[in-house]
Amino acid sequence: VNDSPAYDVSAKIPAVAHPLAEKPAEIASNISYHAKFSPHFSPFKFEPEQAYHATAESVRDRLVQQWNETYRHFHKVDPKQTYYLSMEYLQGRALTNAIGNLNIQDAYGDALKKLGHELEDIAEQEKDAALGNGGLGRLASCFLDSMATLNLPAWGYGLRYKYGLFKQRITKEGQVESAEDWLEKFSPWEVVRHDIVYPVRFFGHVEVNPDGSRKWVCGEVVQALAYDVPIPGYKTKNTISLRLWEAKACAEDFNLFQFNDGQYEAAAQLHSQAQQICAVLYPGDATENGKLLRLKQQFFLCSASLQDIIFRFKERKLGKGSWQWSEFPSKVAVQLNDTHPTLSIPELMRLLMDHEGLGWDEAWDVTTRTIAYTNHTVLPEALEKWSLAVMRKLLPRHMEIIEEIDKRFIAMIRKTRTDLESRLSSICIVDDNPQKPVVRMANLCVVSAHTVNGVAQLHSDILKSELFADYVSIWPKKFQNKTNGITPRRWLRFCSPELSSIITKRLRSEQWVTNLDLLAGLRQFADDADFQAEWFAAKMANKQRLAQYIERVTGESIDPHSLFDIQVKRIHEYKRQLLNILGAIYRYKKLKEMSAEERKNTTPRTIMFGGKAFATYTNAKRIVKLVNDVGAVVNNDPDINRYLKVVFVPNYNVSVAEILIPGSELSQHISTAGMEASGTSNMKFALNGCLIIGTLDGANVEIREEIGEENFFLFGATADEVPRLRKERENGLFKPDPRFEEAKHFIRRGAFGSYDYNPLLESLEGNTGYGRGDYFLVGHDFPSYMDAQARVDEAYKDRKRWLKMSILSTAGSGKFSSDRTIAQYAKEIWNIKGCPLP
Ligand code: HBZ
Repeated sequence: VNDSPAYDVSAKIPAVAHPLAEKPAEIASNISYHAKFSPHFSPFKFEPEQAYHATAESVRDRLVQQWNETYRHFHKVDPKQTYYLSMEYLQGRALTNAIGNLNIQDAYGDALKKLGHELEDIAEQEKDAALGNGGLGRLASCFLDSMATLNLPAWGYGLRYKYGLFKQRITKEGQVESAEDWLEKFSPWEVVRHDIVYPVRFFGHVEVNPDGSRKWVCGEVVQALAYDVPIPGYKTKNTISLRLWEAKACAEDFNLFQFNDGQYEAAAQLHSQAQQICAVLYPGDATENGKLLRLKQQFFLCSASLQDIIFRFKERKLGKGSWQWSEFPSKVAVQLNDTHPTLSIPELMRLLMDHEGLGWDEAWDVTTRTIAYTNHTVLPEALEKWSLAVMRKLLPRHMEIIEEIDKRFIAMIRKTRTDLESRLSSICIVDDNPQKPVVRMANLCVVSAHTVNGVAQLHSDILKSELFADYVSIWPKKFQNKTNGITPRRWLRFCSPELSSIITKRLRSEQWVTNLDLLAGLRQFADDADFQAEWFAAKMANKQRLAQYIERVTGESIDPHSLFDIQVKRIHEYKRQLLNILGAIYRYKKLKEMSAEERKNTTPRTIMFGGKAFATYTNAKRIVKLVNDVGAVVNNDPDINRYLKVVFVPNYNVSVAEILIPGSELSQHISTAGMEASGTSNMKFALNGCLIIGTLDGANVEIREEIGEENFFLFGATADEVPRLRKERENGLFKPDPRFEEAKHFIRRGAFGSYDYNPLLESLEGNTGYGRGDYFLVGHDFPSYMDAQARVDEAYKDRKRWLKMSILSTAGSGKFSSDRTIAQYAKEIWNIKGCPLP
């Protein structure tokens, strides 16, 4: 029992404790009300955990009001609305964001002080909603923030995974995964809608009705239950929804007869099958069962969302006289976030034909005018392909529809484009290779969507000239570019209040938060000594906060005066964390060879890594282990650890990013050119005045254009050189730089322990094949990478120059606001307009 006088459990709740109260004292009463009457905790405690939940519920109540009003307004105006379908959302924490967007920081801060707590401390109690894996999921969340802020009629749909992505721990063995129970103590940010439930069907077979139409007679039915998360816009009343589906079985599915007979597992079988669907994001798919479960998840999202979209379309038509299905695309836009929700295409066709009675042509016209597709990768192994056998088993009616789409596409090509006859086997949808027939989901998307877009200019160009070149010749207008963006609210305004406030002071307005191009106004102060001093102080405060965090989670103490150099992203060979750590190893070796005097002339660095390796991706896990092993040696070397530290930050997620990015000075975006579709953390770092060392890949190209080539540390092969370099390697023409050989040799010699790193090193050697011939060109790019790093060291020695570059990075980041990206989607793909609450 906490009997602090600040929180009095027996105090009467005054009448003024209204959810929309503005005075701190009234807000404090409101928070106390939630603490006292919350069904989740006992009323006698008011420690940070209870204070967080009570505050969150109080903020949520405010949101509910404007959320309901937004829904009612959209319903009344009935504008065309966008539905964003994504298997992932990386929302991060909601409390600071909601309070910031509602512009009530000060009142809530004061209210909490009255109750004996600090807002920042209690905000840290919140667990990240980590329903995503990487850039694709975080992009979806930035997009929702911009949709709400731009007052767009738009919603997100996703799945409510119980455990989301795994939690990462680092041990001597390397990365260890465990379930991330973000819902363990309930989330105050979701509202269950017990009245919004749709059946989702699986398995079964197809029957022909007497009139020739087709009926899917299914084997298994699971209920999709809606959970809504409010998405507030920044300084607008508009609050939109992220609707997450949970899979449920009904009471009828519980076999009481079997249970009473002692067959407990059998009795609950349908319930446990339903629970599997939303248990985790990306369950292992090495087994047949795993593949089936992933496909079930995808279909579950598509079917529930489309039933809901159609329901809302009809609901809004109700009482408005007669209407036609051909109007559907003028009211609904569906955006597929990568191919994971591709089954929306045959599902919409099925619902329109088998449930609504439309003919093929009419259903096809509606479907293709509704759906658009975003591609996020050109990596062949990441392009989804589903086995025909699994598809036929789980979704027999959808497989029929897909085959019909394919048949009609092939017939169209044969009729109109005889020149493409020889290309048909690669551009058709079903790859009927007798050994392993599969459905190519990207092909299905390109054939069916009205618009296909890449996520950075270079990526969109590669899609058009390589992956989708044949389709471009068929539908030249279908392809667009939409360079990614990030929300300036979470990624500068809220995560770095220090930097934000000096920006606002110089620009004499906070307009930049919703019009990021205004940051260009900082260019004129880049050389200003006073501004540089303020900039330095703000960055230093962020570095100190980061250093404290590192010490708390890793035990490593790092020097805030050293250069903070960060690479955080999913661990993948194409992202080349291996290049970074080999560079660090080479730096360590050179430092060892120097005299104590020589070392004093070097630039001290702290190199930080973070990111999760997919549980079955062995080489990625080896890279995590290597980084940690290098850190263990370097950080404990008393001759060197003043000049170099290597730190692996465990369990990288949105909240960790919010500490790392503001404190960064150099960040690494060093993928093999042509392989990173865009990258979005590069934008977050640049926005926070962090300089980039990077290749000409993804959005790096555009960032460099915006901030100026003199403010970007460029190295490495370009995308158009990569195929030739790979060929040369295969032909034994590659001569490695001695520095590269030295770094590898140092690992082989056992400098970082006895773990067998040979498989990893061999992936950088040999001459042929994926994984054996340095497919990612680490060896080729190593010397120019090290040269670029030497330029970084020199630049950092000149503080004035560095600060100028840092200011110019922020000043040049205006283009990378997700407000710009979403405004372009709205105008050029969705054809929707803002619908602000009056
Ligand atoms: O999408 C990322 C791209 O790698 C990155 O370059 C881009 O900036 C970002 C947003 O457009 N892609 C992913 O994050 N992709 C995945 O996480 C993924 C997940 C499951 C898959 C394949 C890819 O089966």
